[in-house]
Parts: sequence; C-alpha cells; structure tokens
Amino acid sequence: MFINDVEQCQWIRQKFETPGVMQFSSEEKRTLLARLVRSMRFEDFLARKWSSEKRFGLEGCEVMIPALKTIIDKSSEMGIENVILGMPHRGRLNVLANVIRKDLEQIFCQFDPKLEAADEGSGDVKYHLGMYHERINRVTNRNITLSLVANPSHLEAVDPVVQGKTKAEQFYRGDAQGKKVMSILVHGDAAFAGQGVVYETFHLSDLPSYTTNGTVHVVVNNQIGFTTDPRMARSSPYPTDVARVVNAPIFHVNADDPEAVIYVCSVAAEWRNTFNKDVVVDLVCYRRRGHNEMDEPMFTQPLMYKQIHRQVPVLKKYADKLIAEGTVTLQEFEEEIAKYDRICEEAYGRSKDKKILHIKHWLDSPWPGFFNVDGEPKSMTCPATGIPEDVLTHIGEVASSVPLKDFKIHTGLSRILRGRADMIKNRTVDWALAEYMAFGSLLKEGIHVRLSGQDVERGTFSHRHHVLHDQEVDRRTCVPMNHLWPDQAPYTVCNSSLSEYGVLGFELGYAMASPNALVLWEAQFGDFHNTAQCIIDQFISTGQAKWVRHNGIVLLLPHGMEGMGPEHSSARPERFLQMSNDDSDAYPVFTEDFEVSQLYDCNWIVVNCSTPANYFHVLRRQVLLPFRKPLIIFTPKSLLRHPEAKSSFDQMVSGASFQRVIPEDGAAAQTPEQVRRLIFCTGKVYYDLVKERSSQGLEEQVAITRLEQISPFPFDLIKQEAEKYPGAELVWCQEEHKNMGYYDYISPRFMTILSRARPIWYVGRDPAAAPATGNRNTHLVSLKKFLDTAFNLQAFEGKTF
Ligand SMILES: Cc1ncc(C[n+]2csc(CCOP(=O)(O)OP(=O)(O)O)c2C)c(N)n1
Ligand SMILES: [Mg+2]
Repeated sequence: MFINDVEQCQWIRQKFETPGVMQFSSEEKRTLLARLVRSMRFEDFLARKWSSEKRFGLEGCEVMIPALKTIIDKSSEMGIENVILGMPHRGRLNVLANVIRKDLEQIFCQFDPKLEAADEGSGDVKYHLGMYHERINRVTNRNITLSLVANPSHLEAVDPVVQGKTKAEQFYRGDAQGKKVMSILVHGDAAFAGQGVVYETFHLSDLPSYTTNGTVHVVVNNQIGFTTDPRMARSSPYPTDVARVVNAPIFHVNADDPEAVIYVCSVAAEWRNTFNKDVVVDLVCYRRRGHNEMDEPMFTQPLMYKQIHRQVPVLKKYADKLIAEGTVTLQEFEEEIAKYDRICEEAYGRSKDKKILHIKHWLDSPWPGFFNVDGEPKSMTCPATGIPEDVLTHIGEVASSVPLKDFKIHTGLSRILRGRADMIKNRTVDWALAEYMAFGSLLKEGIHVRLSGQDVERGTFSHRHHVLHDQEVDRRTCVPMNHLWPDQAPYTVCNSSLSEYGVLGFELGYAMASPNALVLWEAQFGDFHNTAQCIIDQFISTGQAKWVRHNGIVLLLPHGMEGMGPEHSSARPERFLQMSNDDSDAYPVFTEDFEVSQLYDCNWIVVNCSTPANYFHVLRRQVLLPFRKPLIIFTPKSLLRHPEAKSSFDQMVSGASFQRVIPEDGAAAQTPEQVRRLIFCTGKVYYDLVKERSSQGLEEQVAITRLEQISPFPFDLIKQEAEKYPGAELVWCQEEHKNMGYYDYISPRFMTILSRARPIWYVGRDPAAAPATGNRNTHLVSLKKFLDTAFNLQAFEGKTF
C-alpha cells in the first residue's frame, strides 16, 4: 500500500508507534471478553442444536464480532448514525445475532424445516437474508441504525449494492461528507483477492457521484494466517494476496490477539471518519472446521488441520489471560457464559412456537409510508402520465437554453439547442427532448432523478447534453435540468467509471434506499450489460422473489441492428424475456385492473418504445405506479435522429398515456376486413416496414401494429388487434436473428391468446451464432430479404403450422 500524503502517513505512524497506545481499561477488557463469549457460544449453540445444518460458522475468527462492534462504537462516537453492512456467508448469522441484534428466535426458527412461508415470493436460505434495525448503541448511548443488505451466494456481488445504498442514504440526508452514514464491507480473503467487482467497487470511491466517503473493509483472512510453514500455506486452493487488490491502507492483525484487533479496528474507524477514505482490516485467522460444517478439511489439508486441532480457542486464551492478570475471576467468566447460554435456550424455546416465516421481517430497506400496513400497494391503479402543455413548453425551453450568464457553449451545441427550440415551437419532441420532459416533470413533482453510466452526461450518441461545458473557463459546467423550478427535486447525471458490474450494482443499491426516485443506469451499448450479468440475474430479476424488496431501477440498453458488427448491436432482449415470469400458456382473466395487476405480478417490465412520447410515458409511469418493478428499456440509436421518430405534444399532454401496443392507424385500419396481412413488430424495424410498405403501395392490404411493452405481454390488446383483422395472416417481424430477439417469447403467447386457431408466422433474420454480421453488405442484403418476405403475400401460402 502506498500513501503519498505526509499528514496521513504521520497519522498512522503516531497511532501505531506511540509507546503504550494499546492500553485498555478493565472495563474495556471485560466488554471485549463478553463479546467474545457471545460470538463463540452462539456458534456452539447452533452446533449443538443443529449439528447437521450448514451455518458457515465463524470458529477461528470469533474475534470478528467484537471487531465489527468496535468499528460501530467508534464510528457512533464520531457522529455516525447509520451503518450499512455487506458480508458473505462466513459468520453472517452470528453478525445478525450479535452485531445487528436480530431477535434470536427469528434466527433459530429459520432452522425449522416445517416452517411455512407467509409472504409472496420464493424466499432464500437463512445466511443470505438482510436485516434492518434501529437501536441504542450501548457504548455511546446514541441512536444507531444498522442494516445488513441481502445478498446472493455470488461472493462480493453485494459490495457495490451496499455502496449505492449508502450513497443514496447520504444523499437523502444531505450528508455530502459521509459524516452520518457509512458502510462496512466484510470479505473472505479468497473472494476479496479473486473477484474483480471488489476492485470495481474500490475504484468508485474516487468518483464524486459514487464515493461513500470511505468504507471500512474487514477481510476474514483464514488462509495465510495460521502457519508460517510455506508448504501448508500452499495447500490452500485459492491464491490470496489481499494487499494487491486495493489502494488503501491495510492493517494486518492477528485474530488470536483480541486486544490488538480491537485497537486496529478502532484506528480503522477513526481513519475513515477523519480522512473519509477506504481502509482495510485484514483479520489474519484460521478456520477451525471445514468450509461448511459438513466438510472434512482433513481430506485435502491434513497437516494444516492437525495443527488447527491443537489450537486453543481464542476465547479460552483471552479468558485465561484476563483471569491471570486479575481483570475477571473464573467465576465471573463462567457466569457470563451461563448467562448467554440461557438467553439462547430461552429464545430457542420461543422459536419452537413459530409456525410461519415472514420474509418481510428480513427487509434491509424499509420504505415507510409507501405501502399500506399489510405491505400491499395502496391502490391498483396508475395515475395519468400526461402533463399540462405549459409544463412541456417550459421544460423544452430550458432544454434549449443556457441558464447561466456569460457561459459560452460549443457552436455545434448551439445548433443542437436551436434545433430543440424549433421543435418546441412546433410542439414536437425527439428522443432527447422526450427524456428531458420525463425527467423534468418528475423533478417538478419532487422525485429525485439519477442517471448514471458511461458518458451519459453527453450521451453516447451525442444527443443528450445534460451537462454544458464552458468553452472558455476550464471545468465550468452547467446542468440546465437543475434550473427548471426553484423548489424542484435535484437531478444527478453522472459519468461512471468504465464498469458495468460495479456500477449497475451501485445503482441498484441506490434505488433500494427510497421508492421516491427514478434511478437509471444506461449501458454504453446494450451488449455490455452482460458484464453485469450477476447483478441482473441475482438481484434485478429475482430480488423481489427472494427478499420481498421491490426495486424500480431502470436499465437503458441501446439496441438495434444497424450494420455495426456483432457487438454494438444487440442488448440481448431474448435473455430478459426468458427470465420474465409471466405464464406463456395461461389464458388470462381480463379484469378491469388487468394492466396494472399484470405489472404487479411480474418480476420486471421489458419495453421497446418506437416513439419518443411512449418513452416519456413509460419513464413517468415507472414512478407513478403504486409499487416498484425493475424496468428494462431497449433504447434506440439511429432513431434518435430519425425524422419520422418524433412525437407531438398531443401525445404527451394530460389525458395521454403509455401505449402498451400501438395499433395500425392508417388506411388498413379503416377497412380491416380487407386486410390480408397483419404484421406485429417492436422497435426500430417498424420504420423499415412502413417505408417498404409504402414503396410497394400495400397500405390497404398490410397492417402494422407495434408491441411496445413486450413483457408482461399485453394479451388483451393483442387479442383485440388480431380479432380486428379476421381475414389477415398474422406475422411477427423482427430484425434480430430467429434464435434471438422476441420470437421465442411472443410465439407461445400468441398461440395462447389465439387459442391456437391462427398461426403467427416468423419473418426476420435466420438463426445465427453471433447477434449481427460484421459485414455491412451482408447486413443490408439480409434486411432486404426479410422485408421482401414481410410483404410477399404469398410467402406462407400452403404452409401448415
Ligand atoms: C462468485 C462465486 N464463485 C464461487 C463461489 C463458491 N464459493 C463459495 S465459498 C467459496 C470460498 C470462499 O473463500 P473465502 O472468500 O476465503 O471465504 P471463506 O469461506 O474462507 O470465509 C467459494 C469458492 C461463490 N459463492 N461465489
Ligand atoms: Mg478464506
């Protein structure tokens, strides 16, 4: 570790080199002993009661409990009121019980296999669940809120999520310096060294809109510590070098020396709360048992484990020391043990009465007032998303202006702003303006909007320009969106580091903190989301089912086949659709609130808007809905500047709303019984189809209907459209290859809604391995080929389905 700040180096030197700094009072020693008793006896208790259950015990690193408690005590003393924790499996139950202070019976009853789940969702194993608790810190006598964020098995994936939640809590409290809210991340040594997301998370701490103003990291390093014999150290399966991962001070400390651990943790907390920078405490320890309690470590590490079995537990060593020096008596020590064992036994007795498990009791981020007392949405309706015309005009005017005086913008940008002003005069919007109006109108209503991702301030396609840069004054910038109304909510737009996994996790955590915000992550191109696949699979798609926490994060994924090669083309819609939980084979009951209740039941919403107005409405709907669901939007590239892809104010004013399906409204819709073919499509290919239809003069024979909300599938509207054209052949047309895109998702749903009486023919590119060709000519030839098929009214003649 390298620190190039003299003051900081001196600070560390003074903390460790001053003679006698590690003196503890008897009171402090007794507290430390009591905390070690709890840590050790908790594991012993679980081992006694459930000897064949996995619990990923802390044995060998029992000192982690007093270590975390010291960090919290010291931070509370220095003004911290809210601590957000993330940690893996090892010792998690112990942390819940003895650091966060979850009721013991709530933990114990989780071991009961007969317990019935009472909430919606599929739940999760006990060592993944989160927790939120407000309590008095006994050492400082101040209030403190502790939360542990729920996480999947995927080690370290929760790190950026914790940081995002921490940042949001700081933001909402106006705690820009991190003086009130902080995070603690606990890591296993192998995962810490091996998982790249650790590095991505550390890297965020240097960026203004992402920094949590320092985090205390604790590494449970159970691989290198026990032995100095290099042969034994090598028998560990994962190479570990904690120091190589980060650029932050790392304090290595022997976990068998509890007083040293406590001292180091106190210094680490002081460091964080003095310099507001990251710090790592490396608890060098050993693991007394196997990876989990069912493992036999002697199979693979015989010599090391022979030594480990000879090791005296830290509690006994420390108790012996305190007894020998006269700080406690043997009797006091034994009473302390008996007292905690009694607490466990009593809780165990109570836990047996519990028949029902409420996952809701394990929420890491409560949203007070958002749901009703039973945790249900307050209504099953969505308020109208259209807004008054004067609001549209006002936002449009700000979007076309430079709100600061003497601020010189680039001439190219002046042209863009003039173009915007012209559109506003003509009561029209393009994509960028529609987005502006969605964000601006939400800000007016007090909703915080945060847009994060690579180059989002300007926009990858240079269409957004949410941050203006003075051409003459270095680093002078202006965000017009923050100059809309004096009492508006703040707008944050921030260029992220070049990370997807870390940044998407961060924004997901940010969105977790409050339902009253629109938090968006934009991929540079939709393709790159797969680098963050773990966040998508483990948190976004499944989070509500596992942990009952809603999340309204929005993913903006630029998508479209434009001859740009196999990358920069596909956001992989097929993957999101495959993970959607709406049933393809169930014929729905069309209740009055079908549209909203379908959204309530789904795990996420997948849309591909073909007009700026629809993009505007879906962004607003996201916040106006009485619940939160992740929203995946495939966003355009060439359509950003397509002359036809514009919307009129008429489609956005009060009374207008999001259209899940945009039906054909041209000539074909006037005489539907004469229509020979009804093409369903989604996204940009619509504009190719309309152009081709017009060039072939088929406006009366072929209708084109757009699916804008793909999932949950608008069964009701698709049924209406299909029935409107009784004599038409039904075709699904997509520009993606057949094994990609939407076809596999929509096809069984069409069959269900058509009661298998009419086929839905496929028109699009052939199946392929890569999402797009690297050859421009091949791209154009395949486009022409499928457009020809789309309008060849004989193409399916005589074919059976
Ligand atoms: C991303 C990921 N890869 C693999 C695993 C499987 N796995 C579970 S625990 C573990 C070892 C973890 O070692 P370490 O981080 O040192 O923690 P320890 O169990 O020693 O406390 C592995 C590889 C996982 N959970 N997550
Ligand atoms: Mg380890």
